Amino acid sequence: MQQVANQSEIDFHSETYKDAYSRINAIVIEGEQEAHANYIKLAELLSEHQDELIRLSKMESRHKKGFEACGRNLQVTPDMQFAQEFFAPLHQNFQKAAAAGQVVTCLLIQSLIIECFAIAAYNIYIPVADDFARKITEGVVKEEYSHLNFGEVWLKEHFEQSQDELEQANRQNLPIVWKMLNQVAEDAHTLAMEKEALVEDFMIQYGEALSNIGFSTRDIMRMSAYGLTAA
Ligand code: PL3
Ligand code: FE2
Ligand code: FE2
Repeated sequence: MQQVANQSEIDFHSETYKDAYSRINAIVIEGEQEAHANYIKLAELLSEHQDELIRLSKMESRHKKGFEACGRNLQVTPDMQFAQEFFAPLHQNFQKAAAAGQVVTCLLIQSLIIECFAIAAYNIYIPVADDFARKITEGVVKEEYSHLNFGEVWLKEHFEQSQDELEQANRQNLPIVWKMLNQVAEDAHTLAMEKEALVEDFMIQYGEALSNIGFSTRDIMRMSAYGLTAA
């Protein structure tokens, strides 16, 4: 999808840009921080994959450090309070599922939904980022594909016994993602990232993931747009 602005037309040092960046940057930092904690939790729940999941959790802390540097580079202070509230509903659902030992739900929330959201956002951001942030984000997004892949492979191997829980977790959590997207749309626009492009990229990533796991095209259509029109 076409984006409106091109990188040379963006004033990264304007107050308007920096104000929006203080929230978007915080969201990304908080998202990477929570992803770090979520993979540690998943390592406890899936002890046979402990080493790999701990390795993923360490990548997430490196991502967090990278995005903190992006904020510092633009002399922006991230609004972490805003970001914590932004993630709270998804975070609570992950915590509840983890406490109940619902590993399928935890994987859907972290490795599918959050990673697809991150991949979509980072891919849309790269062409309109400042040079410093672009290099960091390019490095990060490559690794996010491997996190998405972990969830896909595990869920594909356990597809039959996971299908009902996946459907239910999708119904519970996808509407939250559309709300999050609406909350961030205006600030994203200030950074030259359009909501339509984010939705489109998310749907492509998430639909591909569901397909790799074993869902039919019909299921994917129904599941990936769930709650979109109500958002
Ligand atoms: C998991 O590895 C990372 C979780 C991060 C989630 C990020 C969601 C981002 C939504 C906001 C869109 C703006 C992106 C801009 C990038 C600096
Ligand atoms: Fe990450
Ligand atoms: Fe990740």
